[in-house]
Amino acid sequence: MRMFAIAALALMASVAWAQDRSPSPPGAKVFIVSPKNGAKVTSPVTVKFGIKGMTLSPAGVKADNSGHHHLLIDTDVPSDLNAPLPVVPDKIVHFGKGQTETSLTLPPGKHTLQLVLGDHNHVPHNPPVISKKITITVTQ
Ligand SMILES: [Cu+2]
Repeated sequence: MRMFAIAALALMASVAWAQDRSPSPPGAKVFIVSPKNGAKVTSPVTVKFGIKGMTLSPAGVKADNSGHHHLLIDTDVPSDLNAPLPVVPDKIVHFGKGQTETSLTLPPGKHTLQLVLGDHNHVPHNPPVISKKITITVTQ
């Protein structure tokens, strides 16, 4: 059973690598609704995600012009957009149920936030749908 699970994972990974990236329609956008760029906030911080020109669907569910949000915290967009976005605790967070907001506990200081839409396999679309990176200051 365990070997089967490992083999299945390996197969899924190779399928994800081999496939073409999901197309995104012209004008598709994701953006951080709140907080605003430059905002001073207190932790925990409620972050609201916006999407335009595409729809949200859970991870694992293949649908045209659709995907789920990934929030990048104090990190840059990975350079390889052909690979699934990794899970990096407190840095790259997947919202694979199609969530549109989250609550973040952040230490005081400046932090950057950015959204990347990923398809059913967590792979960015082509062209990639990436928000502007915003900077916020947590005051306490
Ligand atoms: Cu994902």
